[in-house]
Amino acid sequence: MNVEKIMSDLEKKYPGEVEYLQAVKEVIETIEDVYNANPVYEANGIIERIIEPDRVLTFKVPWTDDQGKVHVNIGYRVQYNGALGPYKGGLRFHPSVNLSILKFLGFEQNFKNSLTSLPMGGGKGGSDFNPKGRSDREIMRFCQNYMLELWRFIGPETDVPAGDIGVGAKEIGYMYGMYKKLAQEHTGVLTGKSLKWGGSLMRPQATGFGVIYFVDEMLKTKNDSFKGKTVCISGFGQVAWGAVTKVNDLGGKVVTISGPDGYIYDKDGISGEKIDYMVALRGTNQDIVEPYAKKYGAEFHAGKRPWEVKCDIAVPCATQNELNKEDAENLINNGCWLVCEGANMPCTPEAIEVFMKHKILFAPGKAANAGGVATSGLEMSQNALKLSWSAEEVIEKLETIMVNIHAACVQYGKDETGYVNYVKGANIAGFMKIADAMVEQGVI
Ligand code: NDP
Ligand code: 2IT
Repeated sequence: MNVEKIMSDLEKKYPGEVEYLQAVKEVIETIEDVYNANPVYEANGIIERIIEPDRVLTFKVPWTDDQGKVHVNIGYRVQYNGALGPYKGGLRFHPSVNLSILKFLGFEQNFKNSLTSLPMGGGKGGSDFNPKGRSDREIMRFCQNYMLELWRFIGPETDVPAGDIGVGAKEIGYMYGMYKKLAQEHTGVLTGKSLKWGGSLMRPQATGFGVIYFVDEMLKTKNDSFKGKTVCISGFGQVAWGAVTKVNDLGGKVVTISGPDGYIYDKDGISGEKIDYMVALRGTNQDIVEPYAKKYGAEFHAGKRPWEVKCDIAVPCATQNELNKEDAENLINNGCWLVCEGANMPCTPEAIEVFMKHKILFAPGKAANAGGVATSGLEMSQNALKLSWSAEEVIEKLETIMVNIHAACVQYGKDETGYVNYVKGANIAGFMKIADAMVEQGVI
């Protein structure tokens, strides 16, 4: 495999798709040796086939606001790779959404889903619709019109969307309602559903909990634990909430959360009712964290990110490329020795280079945040079986999956000095399963 040639061809083909190109480069650089050691991959054109999505759907989503004004957004679904099972991955509603972002997320999702060991292919979708400041009725109308297009292309055995940024249980409910009306059937076509009509217990917590179980496994490799550790977290959404909760459960102290307006530094720790307030703030649909500072007498740093705060462990949980080289250097200079991605690709390639150079423990999102989609997979199983597992059963399965993903990263990522390159380990473990399936299923 010639990484430089693949990348320069791809840059010419998709100029400006920076996030997609960034994600592809990170993966193919780390699987090069495994690829070259298995000539069957080259013979079957695996690289050329795996970097292209199976199918990209785009469609217009017109909707009417509360004042009667008509808006038009773009809807997407990227059905990326179906070698391991039905396409599976979230929907993101955010004004920044474009094809590059959804291709990067779909590409990552392939390897993440493979790592879970559940039968799921990879996909991603969403829209540039901005839910911020919109009323419930406006969000409902948008979700319904989005599904009016998408419903023909999805199904419990075909493609199973879920939530992501801007899409939680409320939006999934509105989309499910429209799907049900059009398809005239109740199926597990979406995950992240309400517990009252087919959702899985623990799915809301699963991504954040899974991230922290993964960090706990990383700590164990150093015979350490969360007890007494100071943790910086970014974001205050679905993933951040679960992560903050679980760090507290395991005896650590979370001192930061953040929103697009800046970050909170709470030296006393974000725990108990403060976590409930963080969730309530999120529910206001305003996306600002500043009120937390006023309510609890904490510091608010407008327009800044939390990576300047002294901590042992950093867990970025907001969005892609939110932690750059300078942030990485700040973290290390302040004594941070473990960084775990809760979001998808929150660290820039330059930041990751800094972590690797200093040999600190660093885990990529595709391994660490796989607990969300894994629990979506468990929701699919429960829907297919037409029964519900208890919270304990789901958590037990989730913990086992996270422990196994960590073990796979160690197996494929440990070098001769004993240092674990989790990026390499996750990419190789995730890639090989898909590549082998593609070889066995022929060139299609
Ligand atoms: P939420 O919408 O609940 O929270 C996302 C947070 O990040 C919000 O505070 C949001 O504010 C902020 N944010 C989003 N985009 C940007 C941006 N471009 N610049 C600055 N801040 C931004 O989403 P989730 O918690 O679900 O998702 C967070 C991350 O975790 C994402 O990377 C997602 O892909 C990933 N993830 C989510 C999973 C899930 O199950 N939900 C599973 C695995 C990964 P604002 O909207 O105002 O920008
Ligand atoms: O990035 C992700 O893994 C998700 N947004 C969750 C996807 C899912 O299908 O649950």
